[in-house]
Amino acid sequence: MTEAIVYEKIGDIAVLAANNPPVNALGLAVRQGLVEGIERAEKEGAKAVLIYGEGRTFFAGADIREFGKPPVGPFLPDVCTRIEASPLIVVSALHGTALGGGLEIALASHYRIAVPKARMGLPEVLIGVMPGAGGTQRLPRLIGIDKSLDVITSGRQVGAKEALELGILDKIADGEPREIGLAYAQELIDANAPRRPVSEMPAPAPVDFDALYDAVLKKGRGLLAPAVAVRGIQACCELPFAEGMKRERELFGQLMNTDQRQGLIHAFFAERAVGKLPELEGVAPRPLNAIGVIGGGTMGAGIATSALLSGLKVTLIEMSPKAAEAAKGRIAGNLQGALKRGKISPEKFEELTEKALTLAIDYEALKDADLVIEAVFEEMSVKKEVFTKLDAICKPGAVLASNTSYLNVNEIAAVTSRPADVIGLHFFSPAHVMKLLEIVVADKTAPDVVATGFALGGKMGKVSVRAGVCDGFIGNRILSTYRTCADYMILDGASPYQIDKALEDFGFAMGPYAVADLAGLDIGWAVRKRKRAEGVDPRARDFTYADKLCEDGHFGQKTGMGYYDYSAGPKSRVPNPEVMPLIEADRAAQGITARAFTDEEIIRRYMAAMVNEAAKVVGEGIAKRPLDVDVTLLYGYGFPRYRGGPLKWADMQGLPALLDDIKSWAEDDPYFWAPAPLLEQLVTEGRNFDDLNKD
Ligand code: 3H9
Repeated sequence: MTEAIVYEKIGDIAVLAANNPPVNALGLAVRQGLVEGIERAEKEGAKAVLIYGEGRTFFAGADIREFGKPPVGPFLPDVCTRIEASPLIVVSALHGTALGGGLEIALASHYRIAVPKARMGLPEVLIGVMPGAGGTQRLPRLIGIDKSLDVITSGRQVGAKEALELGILDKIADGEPREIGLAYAQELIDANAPRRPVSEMPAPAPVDFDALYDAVLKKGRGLLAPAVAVRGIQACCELPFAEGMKRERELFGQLMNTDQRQGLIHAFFAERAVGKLPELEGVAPRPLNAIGVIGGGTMGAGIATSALLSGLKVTLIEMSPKAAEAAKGRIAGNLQGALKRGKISPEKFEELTEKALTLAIDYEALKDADLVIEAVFEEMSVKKEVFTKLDAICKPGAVLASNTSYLNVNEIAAVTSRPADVIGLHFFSPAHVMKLLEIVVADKTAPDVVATGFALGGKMGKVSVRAGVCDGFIGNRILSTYRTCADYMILDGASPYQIDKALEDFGFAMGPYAVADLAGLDIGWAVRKRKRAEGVDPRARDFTYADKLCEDGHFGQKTGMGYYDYSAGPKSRVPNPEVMPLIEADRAAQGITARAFTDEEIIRRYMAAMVNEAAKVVGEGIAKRPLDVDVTLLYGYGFPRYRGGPLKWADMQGLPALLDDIKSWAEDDPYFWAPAPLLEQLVTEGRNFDDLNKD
């Protein structure tokens, strides 16, 4: 008997307690332990078997770390079959999160009970696979096609109450899983309850699965797994159980071999690894109860909203009582959204807006704040003025943070007498919705200030990524480069509309020009003006159409016109007829003859520009690891999750071919396409980006 499953016999009940922290993943030792436990229970004359998990959860699924390695038996589907085939009554008692293979173990049991707070689901599609241990064969037999289609293709977690209503659970009871499970098993023994294998229940009648497959594929915007899972449900309805299990296994195997599965699992582990940094080991964050926010525009109000929702007291500084009132309105509006979605109660809304939030126009109000974030106008002189004032007023040890998205945090820190307390906290707009937080560590930032940044991100439910100081940090620096690549393709003959379409087909939530319209074209215009003032390298190609568009007053969605015409609403996206003539004028002025681009070339160039800049960002230490870049692009820039992030994508494409492309384009434009030294080094050494994640 392995220790991952602890066996015990209590009266007529054999108890199999899973003990594989942290989440009781169904690794080899657990699978072996379950089979051995069932066999021993049968040998020892038990009448029932109880399966439950020690620690925080019932099984949270197959052990994802085993994916991609040669599988070793007993395999999970066989474990489930063995459990269900037992002549004893098998009961699963659920708590925590019974997910994937975990729920499949429960479905193979004859009865299911859970604590009220338990959650369950089949989230396999979210990591690029599908239920592979009978989930698509048993769930439809238990709850029908429509409901299982929803649960399986969304991958969502279902609370115990809903699970009882759906028919996944037989019972909910308060208490420890072991106690409620033992009581239920005894009750079943006393009632002489029969075994109740789900596989012997009739399957639902088939429906038009081709139509369902198409609909699910379309909804997934390129994501394969949910659509393939539909074929599993189809097999449940059209084949005998054992045949259905075989078909499910085949489909599972097909998905296991896809790049999408690799990309999604990379994303899963990468988002958990971003906060694990050697420099933070053993470093305690500073106290964090009350924060200050300077500036109550869209960004400041979003940050304040997020802080309030995470339980912090917030003092927001504005320039005038009128501006403060407007900021309060914005925050209340954001919180109304949370109220409508049922995230907070009306009482909580009242408490957050009236008690936890203070508005002020005098910086004195910040003297007790543990951390202050400025979200004022993006200009160095303005930032310096703010930090000089903060330095004079804030208490010793207070963290002074800038929400700058491009500016040099070292220069900002230098105006204070305490640069060790200064850090960049780059939120993304709208800050109460977007999950990404770039934590920008300046030369003199103290480790416990970095830890405090991560602690703030954690409280707010953000995915926080450490970045170093450079123009644009990780995300905006890479964005500038791939946007420039797109702009050059436009000069050479592509249109913004073809580029947007190609990239949306690739899987981006929005193409770069639709994104620019949403963010406001004035932002990019201001950056271009600043860079020109600082001095642009004469080798860089230049263009004017984007500036002309702004000079004509077209700032995107907020003015109703940008690359697209939004007069029929924000989603209408009709090309603005003024754009192409501006582009053509630019081409004519530069003597460029437009050429045709295929969608494939657009993607190849755009992605190569992104990867090349990302490799520079990693090579220079701005991002500590390739996975930090991947998570930044996934959470802040709409990068398709199923492609894992730009550097995981690059690994899967093969770095040598990518470098060859870059070198061939560098023949025409050596300045823009200068290969990243790190990319060249990896190709020479026959390594890839993921190898650096493991170093
Ligand atoms: C499946 O079941 C396939 C079957 O149908 C068929 C097979 C044939 N494996 O997220 P946390 C680690 S597919 C290995 O920070 P939380 C995680 O990396 C699977 N490791 O905690 C982390 O490690 P570390 C279907 C796993 O409380 C630690 O556990 N199941 C697994 O915020 C704590 O995790 C899923 O997709 C795993 N399955 O959230 C469930 N799960 O401490 C995926 C977690 O070293 N997991 N770890 O960083 C989750 O959704 C969340 O982790 C969970 C806990 C909700 C369970």
